[in-house]
Amino acid sequence: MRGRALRFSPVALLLLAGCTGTQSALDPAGKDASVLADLFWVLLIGATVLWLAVNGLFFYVTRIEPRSLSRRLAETLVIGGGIVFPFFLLSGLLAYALSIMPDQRLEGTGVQIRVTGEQWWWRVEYIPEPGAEPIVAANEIRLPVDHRTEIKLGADKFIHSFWIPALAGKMDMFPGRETRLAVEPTKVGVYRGQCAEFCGEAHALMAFQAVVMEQDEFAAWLEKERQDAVMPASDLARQGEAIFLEEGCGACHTVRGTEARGPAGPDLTHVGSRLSLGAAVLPSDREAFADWVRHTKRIKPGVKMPPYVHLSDEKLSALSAYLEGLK
Ligand code: HEC
Ligand SMILES: [Cu+2]
Repeated sequence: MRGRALRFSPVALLLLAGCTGTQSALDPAGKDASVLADLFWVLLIGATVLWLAVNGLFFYVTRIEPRSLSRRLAETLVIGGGIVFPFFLLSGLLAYALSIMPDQRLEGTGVQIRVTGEQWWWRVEYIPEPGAEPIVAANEIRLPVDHRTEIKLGADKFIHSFWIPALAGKMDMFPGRETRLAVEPTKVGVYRGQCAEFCGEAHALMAFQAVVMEQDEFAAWLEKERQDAVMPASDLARQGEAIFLEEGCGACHTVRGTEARGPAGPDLTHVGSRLSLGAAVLPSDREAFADWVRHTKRIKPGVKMPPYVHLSDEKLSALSAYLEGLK
C-alpha cells in the first residue's frame, strides 16, 4: 500500500501542477474567472455527493445487505433517489449557475480592445474612446488592473476562440460577426491566452500574453504604443531597416513612421517591446528574431510568412538588431 502510494504521488503532483500557473482557470486572477472557478468547485462537489450517494447505495444493497426489498421500499427508492433527490440537487445547481450569468455579461468601460483572429496570430487594436483612431498592435494584450475592459472579437477567415483562462471564460471569434467579452483582472501579472477552437495547422501555436498593469502604467504604455516607431539607434539597426525595406517585409508588415505599410501581417511598430514572438512561440530577443525570419515554416508549420533562408548571417543580424530596437 505504502509502495503504491509512493508510486502514485509523482503522477498526482504532475496533475496538480496543471491547476496553477499563468494559464489555469483554477488559479484565477480576474473577477469572471474567480466566479467560474467557484462554479467549477460547486458543481464538482455536487457531482461528488451524487456519485457517492448512488455508489454507496449500490454497495449497500449488493455487499452489506444483499436481500430482496419489499415492493414499497423499492418504489420509494426509485422515486425518491431516482427522481426527487436529483431533481432538487440539479435544480439547485442550475439555479446557482444561472445566478452568476448576469454579472458575466456586464459591459466594460474606458479603452476598448478589438481582437481579430488571423492565421495564426492575433490582430489587436486599442480604441481609446468611441470613434477614435485605433492603435494597432498584435499578439499581446495589455489591460489595466481592477477595471472592466470591453474586448470585441472577430476573425479573418476561420473560427477561433479567445481564451485567457486566468481572467475569464472563453468566447468564439467568427468571420463577419462581432462577439464580445469583458474582462476584469484583479492581479497585476502576465497571463497566457490560447486559441481554443481548432483553426488549422498552427492552431496549437496560436497563443498570446495578457499583461495586466497598474492603471497609470497602462495609460502611459498606451500613449507610447500610439507613437510611431523609434529611429534605429545604431548603424547596425539602420542597415537592418534598409534590409527590411529591400526585402519587401513592408508588403505585409506595417512599421508606423516608415514606408512599410503592409496590412497582412502583425504590426511591427513596437515589436521589440513585446514579450514574445510569433504568437507566443518564441521569446523576444535578437536570436529569436533571426531564428524566426530564417525558419518561419520550421518554427510554425503552415505560417503565412515565407522563410528568408537566402539572407546572409550579416544581413540577418542587422535585421534582428533593427527589429529588437523597435521598442
Ligand atoms: C507574405 C507576407 C509576409 C512577408 C513578406 C513577411 N512577413 Fe513577417 N509575418 C507575416 C505573418 C502572417 C506573420 C504572423 C505569423 C504567425 O504568427 O502565424 C508574420 C510574423 C512576423 C514577425 C513576428 C511578429 C509578432 O508579433 O510576433 C516578425 C518579427 C516578422 N514577421 C518579421 C518579418 C520580416 C523581417 C520580414 C522580411 C524579411 C517579413 N516578416 C516578411 C507575414 C509576412
Ligand atoms: Cu485555433
